[in-house]
Amino acid sequence: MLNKGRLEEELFTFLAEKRSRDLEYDYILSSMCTIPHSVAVRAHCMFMETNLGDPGLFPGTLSLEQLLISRFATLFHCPQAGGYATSGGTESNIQALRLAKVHRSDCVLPNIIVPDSAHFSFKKACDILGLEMRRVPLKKDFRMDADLAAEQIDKNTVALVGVAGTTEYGMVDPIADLAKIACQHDLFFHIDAAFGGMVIPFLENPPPFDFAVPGVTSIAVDPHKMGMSTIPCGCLLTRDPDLFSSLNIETPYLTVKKEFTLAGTRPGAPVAGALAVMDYLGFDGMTAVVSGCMKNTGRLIAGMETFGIPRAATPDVNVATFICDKSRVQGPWKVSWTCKKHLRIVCMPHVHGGRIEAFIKDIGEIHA
Ligand code: 0PR
Repeated sequence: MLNKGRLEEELFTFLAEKRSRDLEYDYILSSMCTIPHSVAVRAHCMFMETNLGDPGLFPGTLSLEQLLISRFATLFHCPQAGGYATSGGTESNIQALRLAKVHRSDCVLPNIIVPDSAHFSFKKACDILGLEMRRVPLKKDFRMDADLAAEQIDKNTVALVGVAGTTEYGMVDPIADLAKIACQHDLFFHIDAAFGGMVIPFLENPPPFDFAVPGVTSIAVDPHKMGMSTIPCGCLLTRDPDLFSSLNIETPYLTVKKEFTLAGTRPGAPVAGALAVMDYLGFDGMTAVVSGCMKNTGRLIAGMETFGIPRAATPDVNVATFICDKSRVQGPWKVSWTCKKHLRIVCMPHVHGGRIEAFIKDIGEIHA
């Protein structure tokens, strides 16, 4: 710590210099986050000092959190579902598996079944919770193989996980088939829709992924990804709102006597931001955003294919992947590469049509 404080202007010059070293979103094609919507920023600023960790002090903010959850519950076809706002997909996935584990306290060596495409947050969750992670191979179309998933289940399996919008290839697992398997074995079935939860409901032909499918127990969805809220904002929902009570611990000196969340102090600002975007855009506005992102994804795939750079997958959501040599991507573009060495581009809302055309043009020039 500095002995003496710093002059404010000098301090902010220092901060501005640091900030200027961050990349601008213009050339970022690898991120699942985006520039927050202006109404999210405005709402975030209004709620800056609110703490959902002591909700009795902030009943207004708490009611916004409840409203956000009820908006998602309705969007996901189960208006009575319960839930809370997390810091993002990682926390939601940890808490979902924690719920699954406490319901099977009889298990000495509990395991979970995840697709090979599962996000690395499941590895963290398994480390923390002492769960064995059984990975199921994908089919050629990059979706989880439901038959192989069924083969891995045994009496110590506490949860089955499906992904709706995979991180690397943007695929939706066969949720309806997996749900049947989960029902047969009376398993907790968690859907990681951290990315896809704010995309799939707005597609022209949405594949089944939510509580409309009998057997789906919980869903993770992140407003700070396609929901264009400020960071950090995730949500975890359960079909049965009472499920969370199994995680309650006593909090003697707070305004509430119990809490089931993982974090203690929790920001209200991004929650207000998330709800603001949802209510500002409504279903029609969100449909327009998603339809733009999907159109750009299609345009990118078509453009790359004219240069003989084929798609690696035909995605369900706005993630495009290509069989492409690393040397073909040059310049300021920030792209990512999957474990299988495919070029990966996420067509987030900031990656608008002009950006896609500029990228295709650059690739074309390198190709020529
Ligand atoms: N589940 C899925 C399907 C995800 O794609 C992610 C993150 C998570 C869970 C975890 O979410 P949190 O990171 O919110 O805890 N997916 C991106 C990834 O890891 C996150 C990301 C965002 C990465 C922006 C880079 C970046 O610039 O690739």
